[in-house]
Amino acid sequence: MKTFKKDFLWGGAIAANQAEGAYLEDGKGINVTDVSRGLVYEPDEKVIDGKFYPTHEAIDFYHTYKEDLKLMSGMGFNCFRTSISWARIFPHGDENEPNEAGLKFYDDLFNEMNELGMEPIVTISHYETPLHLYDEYGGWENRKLIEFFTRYCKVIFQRYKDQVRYWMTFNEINNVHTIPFAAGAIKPEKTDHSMQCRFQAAHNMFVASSKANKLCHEIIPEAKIGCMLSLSGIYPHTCKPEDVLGAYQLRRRSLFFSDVMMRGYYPSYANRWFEEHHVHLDIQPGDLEIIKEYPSDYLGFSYYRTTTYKDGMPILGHTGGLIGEKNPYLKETPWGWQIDPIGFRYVLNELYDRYQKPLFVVENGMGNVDVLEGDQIHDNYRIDYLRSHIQQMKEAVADGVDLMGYTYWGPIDIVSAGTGEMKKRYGFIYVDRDNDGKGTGKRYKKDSYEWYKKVIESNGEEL
Ligand code: BGP
Repeated sequence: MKTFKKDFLWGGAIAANQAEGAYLEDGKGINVTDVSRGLVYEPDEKVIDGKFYPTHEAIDFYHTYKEDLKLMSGMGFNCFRTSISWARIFPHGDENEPNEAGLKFYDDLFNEMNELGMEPIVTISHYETPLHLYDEYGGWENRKLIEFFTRYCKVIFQRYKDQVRYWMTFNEINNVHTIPFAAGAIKPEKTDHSMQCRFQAAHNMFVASSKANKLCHEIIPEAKIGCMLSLSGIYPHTCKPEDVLGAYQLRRRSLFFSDVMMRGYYPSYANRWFEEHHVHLDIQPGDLEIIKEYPSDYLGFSYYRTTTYKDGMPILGHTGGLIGEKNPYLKETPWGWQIDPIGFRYVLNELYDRYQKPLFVVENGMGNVDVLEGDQIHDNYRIDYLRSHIQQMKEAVADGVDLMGYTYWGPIDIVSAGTGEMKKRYGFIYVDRDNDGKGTGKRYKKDSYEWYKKVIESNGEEL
């Protein structure tokens, strides 16, 4: 049967650092995204000198969330994904006591969601490591962060146990390899050569995630807590065996993270990487046991595009976005992201076959240069992208994939992570705000707003 289950979770996803703004309000501390543009570290002197910084104000969701959530519920969302900004709860990350004003904000936010019939889907850290943990401890390479993260998790699980049933630990944890500063709070000067720091940071995050899984099930027995990876697809550029093998190995660089977190142990193929890259992990007694005993309940992931691997491209060690040669059979977005709905079906099958545990598409969407014409935005390109991807998602469900839900990335225009700009817009809702923070901040429904509303009303039938 090509239909989504009746309790399928339909909604949208944002991240605190890309939407809330109010980056110093109510006692919030600075996190690594507050001093990075496009997820790349920009030292304080460059950022704090009054230079406008999109994420410092973003779309002011911190103050407009009631209006914005009302617009989301107008499309029939039964869930909504966002992150808790860690530095609102522990401004420096290593305090013993949390910041009550930060806790209160998310109390109000989750209450508003629940009152509107939207399940909160909460990312515990969406690239939002408190900067102090980077400055003072060197980020996730230091296992002290396991203790600080666990303390943070315990506080939010206890505080929101009656409001939140769906959690995930680290956004796109596999990006510790490609954007190590944002994803692992790893010092830029350390990532040019060393794989040691990336795999050590990954190990500490695996242990932290497993401890969070344990705590979550103890404090909120009915909750589901997942891991989350960036898993757009990778193809061989040609049938040349070196391209095929390379694509397989590059895919493994990402699947390594879900292998550990979903299966509960280090895969044997990692041993060769560790030998070849002189990686000697600091694994403490109990680490491997907790990883094994408390794996993730589901695999959340982002899918946007596919790219291709061509013989000679690096597998490990390169920093930067998903590399790859253009696929001559695919069109692309204005940012060169190749549009591949069949690839979406392929990846859904690939991941379900690998783990045989529930999947959750927590990011999928199209960034584009939307134009406000009067009070209208005609974004048929976005409707076409979504229609084709939801069609293929339905095919994957018919293939037997156990899919929990779909939260479209960026249901309202927010600051793009990779570009640090407003210009790359994803929303069904347009926000009149430009890269320099100018504009009325007014919200406008795009053509895709009513279209997605019908999709949800028909549980994915009316496309
Ligand atoms: C993912 C991030 C999101 C979001 C998305 C779109 O990697 O988890 O934060 O930003 O990418 O990317 P961008 O905003 O760069 O278009």
